[in-house]
Amino acid sequence: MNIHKIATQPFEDQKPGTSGLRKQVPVFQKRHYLENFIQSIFDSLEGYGGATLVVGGDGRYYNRQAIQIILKMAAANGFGRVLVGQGGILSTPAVSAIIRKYQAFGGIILSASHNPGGPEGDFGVKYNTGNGGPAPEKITDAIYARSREIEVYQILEAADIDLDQLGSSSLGSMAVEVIDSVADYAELMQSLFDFDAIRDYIRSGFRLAVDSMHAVTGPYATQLFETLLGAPAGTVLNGVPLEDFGGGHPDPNLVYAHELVELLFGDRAPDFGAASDGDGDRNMILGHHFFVTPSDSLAILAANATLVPGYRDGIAGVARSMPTSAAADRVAAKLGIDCYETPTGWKFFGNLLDVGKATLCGEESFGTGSNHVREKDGLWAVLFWLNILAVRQQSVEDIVRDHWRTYGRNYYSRHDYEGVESDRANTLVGNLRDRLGSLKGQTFGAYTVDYADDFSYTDPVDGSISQKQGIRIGFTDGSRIVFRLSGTGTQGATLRLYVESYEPDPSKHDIETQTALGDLIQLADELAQIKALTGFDRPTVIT
Ligand code: VG1
Ligand code: CO
Repeated sequence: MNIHKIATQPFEDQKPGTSGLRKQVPVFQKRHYLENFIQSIFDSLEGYGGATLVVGGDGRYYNRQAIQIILKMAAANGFGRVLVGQGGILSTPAVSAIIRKYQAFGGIILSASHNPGGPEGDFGVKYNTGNGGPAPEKITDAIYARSREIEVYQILEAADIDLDQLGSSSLGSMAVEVIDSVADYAELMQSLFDFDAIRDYIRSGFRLAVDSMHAVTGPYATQLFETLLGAPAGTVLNGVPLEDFGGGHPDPNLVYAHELVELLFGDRAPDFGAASDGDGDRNMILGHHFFVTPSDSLAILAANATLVPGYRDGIAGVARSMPTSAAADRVAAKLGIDCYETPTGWKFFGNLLDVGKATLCGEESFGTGSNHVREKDGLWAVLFWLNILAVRQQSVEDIVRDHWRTYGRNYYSRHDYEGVESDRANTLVGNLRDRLGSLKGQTFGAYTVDYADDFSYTDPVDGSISQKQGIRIGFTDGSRIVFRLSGTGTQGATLRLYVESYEPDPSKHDIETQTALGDLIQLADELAQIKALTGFDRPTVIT
């Protein structure tokens, strides 16, 4: 075997964020940049000699080149086998499912998720462990530490693998299997949901549209909804993955998935609409002229879980990220199960899922998932909704309104300020931190501060502590303001403001969200001086 040991020098900026390492494509194309990070991953792991690695990505620009490099490095470093998706395509939840099914050592996912792609867009690398989930902080910290000292990486000199041809080949003594990107995932979905009931419902005239936004879910959605569930051709929109996502921003929210939004809010709108993000782990759920917030979606799936075969025996617990609304907490309380509050990022759910403390998990950022994998899973959430709709035979809107009548409504919104100068963002957060100690008990208009802190999480399974996970200001009426800085952006800083209030009275469930939250939004600006310190007079994205 022709293994080269290549001398290299560390890069200082390879610290993984909320979900892997994300940088602009030209950064990843720098000489040795990707190789350094991959070798740093391998150097941080133990006992993978002869083991299986899963590799795939969301099809964005540089996916194929990166995969060829990773395959040759995996061979040089002693992996026994790599499973790689055909054409280099594997969604994030599919990687998680495949790691688990084949008991692989781990997996590498190439994606910058919802960040735009293309030569000027973003690229990313994420490592998942043997449970199928994102590496915990202990491992990402070790990878970062290694990346700052690395002096050499190993790579096999060999011809490229044909990623489009299914089947086995070898690189040195390592086997490479190009596998169907969809099959294992589709099989898992069929084991969880009542496909017959959903198929019958679609046949009876229920109309749906699924927007894959020219990102990874295209082939998955086409197989699931059109082939297996019999929805008409054309149900899946933008179903061909493109290297630049067709120039779009593959983030399934009301702003970026506007094509689907216009369809669902237009004349002759379908009954149901859904969109997913670049790597297939996020979802947006729409009804006929109706938007379901991700926080409500989690609560509604939890409340209706026993209608779905995979969850018929009930759920053990729910978990949500700290900024996600407390709608799920109310369902958990009624069901008499635990509800966990974790920092932002799916890696914090892994332990809770592994030991069976949580069955369903969710984040306000359009992420929902369960113990079937260890990632959030966009199409899983869509199927879960379809299964509930097929059983209840009510509209999306009726189901949500019914939920609010039972549990009350958690008005919720997130305001993003993207591309803020980092110094200004850090000043804003620093100023808030300095004030935290004195806020409790203070009154602002109708609101009295109940607590104010910088969220710290102690993992109930392994005792690990994660600090400074977002500033929370809670009021005595149950409403909340949260501030945190994004850990997935690649330019400047992104400030996220999360605002929530609770309304038990059904006669007040029809207020427009920004209006319902207007006073709190204004208070957030007063407390944090957002406009003055960022220089922005309004958010860049409101969800
Ligand atoms: C964002 C979301 C977070 C999500 C993360 C990864 O992180 O807020 O909830 O887990 O993206 O999702 P941040 O640090 O930018 O707020 V994905 O679909 O981009 O992998
Ligand atoms: Co994603």
